[in-house]
Amino acid sequence: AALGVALGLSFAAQAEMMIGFSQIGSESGWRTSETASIKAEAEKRGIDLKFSDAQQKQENQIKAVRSFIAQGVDGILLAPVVETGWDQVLQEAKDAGIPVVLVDRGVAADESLYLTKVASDFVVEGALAAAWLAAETNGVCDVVELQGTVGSSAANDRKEGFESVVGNFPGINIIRSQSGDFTRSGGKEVMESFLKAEDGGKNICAVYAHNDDMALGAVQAIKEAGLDPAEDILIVSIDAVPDIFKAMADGDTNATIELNPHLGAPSFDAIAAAKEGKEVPKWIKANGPLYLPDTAAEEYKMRSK
Ligand code: GYE
Repeated sequence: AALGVALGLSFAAQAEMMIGFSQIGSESGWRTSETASIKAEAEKRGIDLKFSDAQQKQENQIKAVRSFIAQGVDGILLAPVVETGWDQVLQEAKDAGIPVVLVDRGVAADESLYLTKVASDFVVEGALAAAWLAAETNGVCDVVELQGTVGSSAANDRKEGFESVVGNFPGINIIRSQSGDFTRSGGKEVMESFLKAEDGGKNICAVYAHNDDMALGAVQAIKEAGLDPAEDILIVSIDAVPDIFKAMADGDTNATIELNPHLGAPSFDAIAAAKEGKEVPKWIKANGPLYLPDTAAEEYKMRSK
């Protein structure tokens, strides 16, 4: 009964909440799903969600957070495009008594400046991708890396995690590494330049892409270069968007690591808990498993509904 009352209180409290959400943009299929999911979760809970799209610019996010503070919101969801440069605006939110939840990416700021982070451990994701690749190639492979947005925690940590594992295999080398901005077109363009630089692709054993969209761009580039993706060049990526399951089922990529886009519920729960004076952990982890082609057709059917 006590639990019911607590949940009832928290539900009523949430129905009256006004929450600001500063989103990065719409660079990837994953992010589009996240935006839709968070908006739907707010609507389900009767939360008045103020949504702001930053078009990949930190300055737009800082402006949005300041405008949320001026509107006197009950809480702020911030998906930080890059890691650094947040201290001042987070301090302003804190001074106004407004809890900030970091969604899907992290910041390089003191953790007292925000309520919690709802995100995956990207170092672990990168390590998992590398572990799969090491097993698949018996520890011998020349890899090209498609990095995410420069300065983002997702790119920094996915790189670090991957390197931490391949560093143990003298036969695995990252021969090229460049940012494709987490976009499909960026992935394609950078992969084209890698293929050109590496004898049409003959010297490339595998692609490690920091997200599925860039992997899908790389698939196109590899096909246009006359090679067979997933066969001539292995491809491992992160996100598990519906389109990558289609690609895996079609034999075009080899593995993806899931990142759940439904981060609204834990974020709103954290703000509600904070309002009720409850303790909230500083990092609510959202890590998912690695998927292979064997289940891809079935996963695609389920996820593309
Ligand atoms: O993997 C990628 C994106 O921040 C974890 O951002 C997120 C990443 C995600 O656009 O697709």
